[in-house]
Amino acid sequence: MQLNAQQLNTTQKADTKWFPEAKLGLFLHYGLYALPAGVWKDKEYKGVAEWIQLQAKIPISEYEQLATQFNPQKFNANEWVLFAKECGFKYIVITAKHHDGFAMYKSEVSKFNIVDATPFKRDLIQELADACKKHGMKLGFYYSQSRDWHEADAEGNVWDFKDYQKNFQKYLDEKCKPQLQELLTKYGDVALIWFDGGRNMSDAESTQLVNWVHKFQPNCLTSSRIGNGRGDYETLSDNKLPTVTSDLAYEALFTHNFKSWGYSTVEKKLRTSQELLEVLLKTISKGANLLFNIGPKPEGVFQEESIRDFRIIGKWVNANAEAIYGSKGSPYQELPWGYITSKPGALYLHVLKWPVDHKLSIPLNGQQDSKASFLVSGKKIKSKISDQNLTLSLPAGPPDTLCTVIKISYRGSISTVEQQIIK
Ligand code: FHN
Repeated sequence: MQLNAQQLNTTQKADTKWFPEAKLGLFLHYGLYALPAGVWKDKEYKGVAEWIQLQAKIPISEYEQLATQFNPQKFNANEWVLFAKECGFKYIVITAKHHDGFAMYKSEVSKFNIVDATPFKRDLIQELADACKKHGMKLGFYYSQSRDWHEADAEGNVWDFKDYQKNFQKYLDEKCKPQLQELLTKYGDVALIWFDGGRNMSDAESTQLVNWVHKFQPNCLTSSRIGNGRGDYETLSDNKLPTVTSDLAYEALFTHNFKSWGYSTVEKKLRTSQELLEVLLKTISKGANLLFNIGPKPEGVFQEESIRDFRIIGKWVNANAEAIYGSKGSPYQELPWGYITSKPGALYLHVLKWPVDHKLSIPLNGQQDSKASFLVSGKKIKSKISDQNLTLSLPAGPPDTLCTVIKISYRGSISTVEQQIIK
């Protein structure tokens, strides 16, 4: 069905207000690729384990056999959602259909789905949507809208369909849009569609899909990876930190290991909890959201290390929630001791390196009534204004060895010397 020219060009923007309030999301890359987990016929494939079908050029007939082994009996949607809440995540984004074309929900469009093609026979997305509704967690769906290695008319599978003349609009009309309609009409409110792969799409195709999403759920956000500068919010490149401070709705996304989004037995090196915290601070101090990824194991549980490390982060996030949720970026440039987030009339100093002289200064010239305290304890911190700087006298050691947050409350607005380097 072709939308008319008027419809194509009238992409109304969804309301992004909840997005910066939510700040932290849990990305889940889950699918058949969790079974091989980066290994195919005893050969290890480095990098993104969810790409195993392309890396090993696995014919569809062979890859489909994975579905007969996929049976995540340990999957428990409530456990997943409660874990996400405990770790401070406010939205979950799960792969509803990745590049392999396999639907993690009961799709009437394609039998290549978790209910019709596996011994599991349960609608995992339905169970997750029910648990998210029960526990007040926003839920979004990752959808690979152009790459689909199971379909001749989609991008990417050149090993099964060598000389085939693709008809991409046919794929959009017969699989992509009908599946998006299923996801947007069967599972309640959808916070966002995390499109992934708009690089080779025309502006008309990107606009067509954004309008299609908003036709069913006007406030469902669409990610910028729909292509052509469309979408309701910006997603950065994989594992890339934001470089500019912005108030716009945008997010950075990071894996727990360094390379793979899907569960991998090859990419074993994981970011430590300290490294994860630094990623979080470097991201939110630029005003961006952070989407942290876990690739669940084939039996339907998270790796123990992910549970351990994200619980450490979550404990700190929950203790310092005021400095995180709904915050904006820092008005200053790079800092030697840590990062800053802000709210009207408040700065939150996330101190990673405790100053050896127990003094910490920030430019806060001409502000009245500025006062400093430790965010968690509320304990006041001795401070004085001189040479247009606020200088804090700190105790010998940090109250929180992971990262101590100091709240500076002030009246008025921070002067235009915002770009100055802080001593
Ligand atoms: O090809 C995908 C990849 O498998 C993964 O889903 C990431 C997540 O951002 N997106 C694409 C690569 O950028």
